[in-house]
Amino acid sequence: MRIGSLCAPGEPAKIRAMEVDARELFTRYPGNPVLSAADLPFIVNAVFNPGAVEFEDQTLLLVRVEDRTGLSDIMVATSADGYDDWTVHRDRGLFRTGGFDDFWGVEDARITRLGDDYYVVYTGYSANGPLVCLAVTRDFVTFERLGVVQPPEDKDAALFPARFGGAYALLHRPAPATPAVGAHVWLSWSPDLTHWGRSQVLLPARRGGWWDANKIGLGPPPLLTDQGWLLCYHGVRSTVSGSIYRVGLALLDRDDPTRVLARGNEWVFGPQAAYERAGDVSDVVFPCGWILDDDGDTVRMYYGAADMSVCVATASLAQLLEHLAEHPLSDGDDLDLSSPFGG
Ligand code: BMA
Repeated sequence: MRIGSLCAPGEPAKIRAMEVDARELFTRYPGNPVLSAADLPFIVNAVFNPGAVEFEDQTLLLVRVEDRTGLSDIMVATSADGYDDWTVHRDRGLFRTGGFDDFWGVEDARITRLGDDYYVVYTGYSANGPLVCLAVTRDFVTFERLGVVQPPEDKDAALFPARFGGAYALLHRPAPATPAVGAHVWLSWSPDLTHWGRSQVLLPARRGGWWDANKIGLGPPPLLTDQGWLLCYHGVRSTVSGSIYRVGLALLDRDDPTRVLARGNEWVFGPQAAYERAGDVSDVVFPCGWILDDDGDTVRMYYGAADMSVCVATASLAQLLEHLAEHPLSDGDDLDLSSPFGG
């Protein structure tokens, strides 16, 4: 249900024009989908699941482009305002090599800036299952591939845009061979981006009837706020007619990201628009990037819709944090993996 527009005077016209659903904190851009297969000057099946960053005064996405073999590459797409007039650069990105780590393609890039380097963490669809790969670039023209950083089955990974005591921190989502234990968001550490360890479950999937029961995964890289690291993750609800991918929020301590400070109980964004409800994989919203605007409050979330198209929705950072303030987790109140109630 759409209930009209709720906008403060002075908000940019594009945002003001958006329709607002009072039950969700994110507002869809009315020009959605901003990129779909028909917009590309070559034939593909779908373009979706975008990583996002501001680069050289443009919004730059790394979009997953699935061709009509069913396999995917990752390509650069740019727009001056982040909403319209996208150019897809067919010759820039990360392309499958046919090597062991990307035998069946490359998918779902997340971009993290550390100094002048932009690290791209993406899924390599290897012949032994999905795994986590890392590449680095300074110009989004030349990419240096740093190899596999987590073995299969693992995906939905991103680096923190900061180091902690010199260590790099990676969020990722291994899928255990024992599905009954659940697929959670894990945190692993590295001194050099090559050797990874001190792995732990950071954010467990809940259990039972929750929207984020059994399987969750990181969305965009963590966003630093004055209250800590804001996390956006997807929860997968299995139903008799398929899965529903929705989005929720959590907050981590700024200095010690192993401490979960808050986690929302409700999803804050889910499939509602026709382009999210129907597609190759129906009922999917799948964000891989977000950008905080210069106003310090507007968050532009870039997401894939139904494994078909690229969309954008905006939120107020203050409202996202306000929402999380209603869902604090104190130390020791962490979600108990052994509990049938799942927290
Ligand atoms: C996940 C990932 C995403 C995809 C989603 C829905 O497991 O593979 O690339 O968008 O499923 O199909």
